[in-house]
Amino acid sequence: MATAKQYDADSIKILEGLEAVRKRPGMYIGSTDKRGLHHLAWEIIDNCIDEIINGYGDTIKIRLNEDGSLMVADNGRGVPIGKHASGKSAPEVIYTVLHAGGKFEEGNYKVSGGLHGVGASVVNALSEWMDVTIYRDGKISNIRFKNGGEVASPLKQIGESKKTGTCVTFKPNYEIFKNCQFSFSTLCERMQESAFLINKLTVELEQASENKKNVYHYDNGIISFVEYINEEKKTLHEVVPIHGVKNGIEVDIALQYTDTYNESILSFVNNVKTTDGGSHEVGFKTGLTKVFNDYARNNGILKVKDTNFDGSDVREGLTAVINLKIPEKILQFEGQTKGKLGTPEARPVVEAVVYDTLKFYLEENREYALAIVEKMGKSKFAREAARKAREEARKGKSKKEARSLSDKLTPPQYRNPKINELFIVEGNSAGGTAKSSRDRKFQGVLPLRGKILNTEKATLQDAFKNEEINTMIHCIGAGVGAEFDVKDINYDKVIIMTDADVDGAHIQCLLLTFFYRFMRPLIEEGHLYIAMPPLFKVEEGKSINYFYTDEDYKEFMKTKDSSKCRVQRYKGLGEMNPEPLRVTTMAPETRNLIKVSITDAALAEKRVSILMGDSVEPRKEWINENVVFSLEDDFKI
Ligand code: 28F
Repeated sequence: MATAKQYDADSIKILEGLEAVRKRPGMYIGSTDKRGLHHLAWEIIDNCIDEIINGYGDTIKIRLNEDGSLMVADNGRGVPIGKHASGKSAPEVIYTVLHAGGKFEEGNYKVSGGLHGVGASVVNALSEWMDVTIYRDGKISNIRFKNGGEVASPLKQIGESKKTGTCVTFKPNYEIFKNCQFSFSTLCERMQESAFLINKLTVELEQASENKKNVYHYDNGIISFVEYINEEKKTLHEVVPIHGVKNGIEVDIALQYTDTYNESILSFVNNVKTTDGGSHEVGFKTGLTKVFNDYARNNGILKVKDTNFDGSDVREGLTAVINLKIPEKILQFEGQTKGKLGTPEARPVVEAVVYDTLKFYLEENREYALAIVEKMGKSKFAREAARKAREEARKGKSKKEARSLSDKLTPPQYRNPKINELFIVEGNSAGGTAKSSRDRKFQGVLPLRGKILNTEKATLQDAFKNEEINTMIHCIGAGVGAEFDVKDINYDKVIIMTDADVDGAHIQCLLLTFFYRFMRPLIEEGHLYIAMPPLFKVEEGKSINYFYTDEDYKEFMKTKDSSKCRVQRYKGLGEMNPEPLRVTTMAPETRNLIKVSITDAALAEKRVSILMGDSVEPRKEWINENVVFSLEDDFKI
């Protein structure tokens, strides 16, 4: 007779613990959307990284399987396979008891993917099944779980091997992560970052379905990281390595100036990305500004009567990666996503290390120093000129200019920045149709005549000279560049509405680049959208259907007798009548809007240069891969 399942008290407690995770996954992994799904991967991967950081093993292998399961393996010591005090095997405890297995030996640097090690048992709880194979003590041991942590097959030896390491394969419960799947590029991007940060680490990623395999290993660490970010740009000097240790805090920085106008500063603490900056970035910026102003004054480049370079001058065109190691006991993260470093001691330490190292570097590399400082001088000049231009504009010198700017705009009837929408439309004919389709109470239309300036390489001053750009700045009404203040925008939604053809896509890219470079908070705060005009209109007797993609149209026509259908392929907005344009593209209750969000601002700058490059292919791939098309109102007509 099969023995009754051994459901003693602590087994019940364990299952209840995992049940709690399934009830409120958001409490453990933040959300159950795409980000939450990837947190499952980060949790397992961070255990590998933790093992490698502690000096055991140097390789992580990741395979995305066709069935949606993920395999992660390291060549560390292998999870212990002995008996736990409870009588269960150590692996069973580690993978079924919440917060067990948090293995940070005292004094080591805490490593974790921003969730601060909730433990692999959370991953198990949210998985359809999990398979753990451990290479240790000359044996190969295996334990399997199903339905969120139930033991499917207890720990047993399945072979012998001299290798050591841990291999975890799990299939998330896709009932919890509806319509989500692992993104190979997201896994690659994060593992490439880890390889940059940990010189001895090699990561191999494989996507079974695509037969794709990537390997990342960088002996030169963050120096290679800066070279990677700058690979498409003209640089002013070799990457500068900065290293120092003070008060137990280890500072590693790599920086390089390029001929672009943007700054890309990435910072990490104990290999956790600090997306919201913090005391280390403050120290870095302060030290940098001080050392360049001192150098410029001591070498007669800034005269006594000149004002100082400001932070934006000193950081124009700068790419920098900051990697700090801070002991656990003084480590403080801030902000609800823990993406900001608190630890006050970090600011003066980073500032001093940056100042001392760069002071020496500039004195030892005069030609590079002069090239960098000369660029700062130009930035300062342009900034002061732009400010003067704006002041004049404000002083009303350009009353007629303001009138000429705004006579292109057909504004909404009432001023209401909380609900008003601005449609930026390509071409006057489409502009005309849009004006008659709009809801005049809250929708404004600004027709753009032809291409706008490519702001990939343009300075703020060039941008000001371009009338189309000037008009947009004026209509949105919140300034531009460093002065842009998203709280002052006149519209809740700025909607790019262009034809669904290559020209339209190019205009879209130019506008995306402009907003990314000179009004980035507009995107970050979720005010920038792309309208989706239909490609086809199919009339069948009384019923009218619109289709936004070739696939949907072909799918629909398979079910129809085409002789009874009148099909119209819209070549451009200008061809549409007001009513169809209103219903399909402008009326909030029936349109589809795409919200533009940049998944990773610091690296997006690199992708924008791909966007503005000559070959169209990377551009299309970039848009599909990285501009997150989240359908705002998915009402289908
Ligand atoms: C594919 C995911 O999880 N690797 C891991 C180890 C190694 C040890 C360990 C892990 C519970 C509380 C100690 C081995 N030998 N890859 C992984 N590798 N966990 S997870 O120990 C967990 C115990 O602390 C390990 C000696 N000490 C630690």
